[in-house]
Amino acid sequence: MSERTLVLVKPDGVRRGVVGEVISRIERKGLNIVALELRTLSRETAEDHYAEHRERPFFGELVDFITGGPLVAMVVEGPRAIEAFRALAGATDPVKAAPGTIRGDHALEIGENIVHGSDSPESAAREVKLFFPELG
Ligand code: IDP
Repeated sequence: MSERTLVLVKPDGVRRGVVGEVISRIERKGLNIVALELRTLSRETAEDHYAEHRERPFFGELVDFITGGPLVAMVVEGPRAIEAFRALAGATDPVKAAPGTIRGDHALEIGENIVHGSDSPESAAREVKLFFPELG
């Protein structure tokens, strides 16, 4: 049973030049990239994407950051793709993320943690639709 997840290489990852490495890790794992686009998010899309964090104190900062430069959005597919990509990404706090994971190897601050991956089938469906409505 295959599933889909939305992966973002956030603006810090694009600036730091790790897009190729993130793609390479996804491919090495055996997951398939079925859509990919470089784009700069509008505040509206960013606020929709992070709607669950609207009441958090860091929400404004998060929206400023995610709209602050181009990002790479991808739909990644494979068996248990949601869990598989989150394992590649590592813990949200990059200091706690295990070395060998994307965040563990490339980041130090929670607000600039390089990648996003959907955290459940429900959020994956919502996020894929938000970024790639044509995929249905
Ligand atoms: P996740 O990206 O690992 O799923 P979430 O808890 O859903 O983590 O948080 C979404 C994003 O919000 C994180 O990736 C991180 O960039 C940002 N974030 C989470 N907690 C904080 C915080 O305490 N300060 C600043 N940014 C945060």
